[in-house]
Amino acid sequence: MNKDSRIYIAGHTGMVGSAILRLLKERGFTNFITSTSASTDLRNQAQVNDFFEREKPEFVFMAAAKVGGIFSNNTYRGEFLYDNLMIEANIIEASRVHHVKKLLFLGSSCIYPKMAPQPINESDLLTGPLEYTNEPYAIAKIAGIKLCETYHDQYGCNFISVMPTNLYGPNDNYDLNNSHVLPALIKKFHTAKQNNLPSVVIWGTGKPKREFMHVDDLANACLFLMNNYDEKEFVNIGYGEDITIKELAELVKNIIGFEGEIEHDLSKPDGTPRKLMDSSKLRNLGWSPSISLEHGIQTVYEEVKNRL
Ligand code: GFB
Repeated sequence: MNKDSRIYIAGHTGMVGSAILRLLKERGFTNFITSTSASTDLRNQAQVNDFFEREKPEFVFMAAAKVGGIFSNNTYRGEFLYDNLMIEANIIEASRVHHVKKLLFLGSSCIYPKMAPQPINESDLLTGPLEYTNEPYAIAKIAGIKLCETYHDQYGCNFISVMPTNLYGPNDNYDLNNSHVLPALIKKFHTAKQNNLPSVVIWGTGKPKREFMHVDDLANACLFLMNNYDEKEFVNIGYGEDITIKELAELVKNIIGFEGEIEHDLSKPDGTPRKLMDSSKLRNLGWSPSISLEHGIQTVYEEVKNRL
């Protein structure tokens, strides 16, 4: 990519897309193409084709998706499958038709089998059944990976895919029904501290383990791969360590300075027991993360605490 290349960031208002846009601006890129759902419905093929015809992007970061935490994934199962399939298929096909030079597609660590061996290697894809609560989202993301792979094979398109671990950072979603665990915990402990509540309720047993990465590290990895990787095989982007949800709750509790108890709502699902990714392929290509979980949560909390 040159500094004046025409770069389309699909989903630029979301947590991932906004982090990529921020990074590219910092690095001196100038020629951005963005769209909002009000102007272009990415689920609509005709609208996406018109958009590509008009804007003629050279490079595409595919960060647009319907996303959410475990409860949202499990509640809006049809929407998670349909919206994500349509968005991916429309953008990837339009990128082929309009000769995009390179496209980077973002998947998710939930594509892997529920009981995959840990840490999970890229070769573990499609070796076992998926976790039920996020099967629709995972199926859509697997379809996106396969579109990139098959377009590489059949048309020679330079479309690559990356699989990020669980992410957090600026522009996250703090709606407790739809959010992921980390913003939910920040909001819950902050609210409990402000209101002198005796306890905070977390979902499930607290035993599942998750790996968390700051979205600025993810954006950095995406730019690295956009510049240095042209293979059809997708690449895991992980932090390299995971912690239990209970440990995460203790960490957030300490950072926020809440002194009450932690209780469990066992009517809520645990989801996948563990999904630590094997990111050795990315490390061997020469990239590694730099933002520790504790520091990352501290900076996010400082930024949002007056708006929660
Ligand atoms: O982040 P999360 O919603 O998604 O939940 P997943 C992770 C774990 O935290 C689960 C527990 O075991 C939750 O039960 N948890 C505890 C909470 N308290 C809370 C809470 O207040 N809110 C939430 N949301 N969780 C999603 C997938 O899975 O991760 C997506 O559904 C995607 O498809 C995404 O892959 C990255 O890590 O379980």
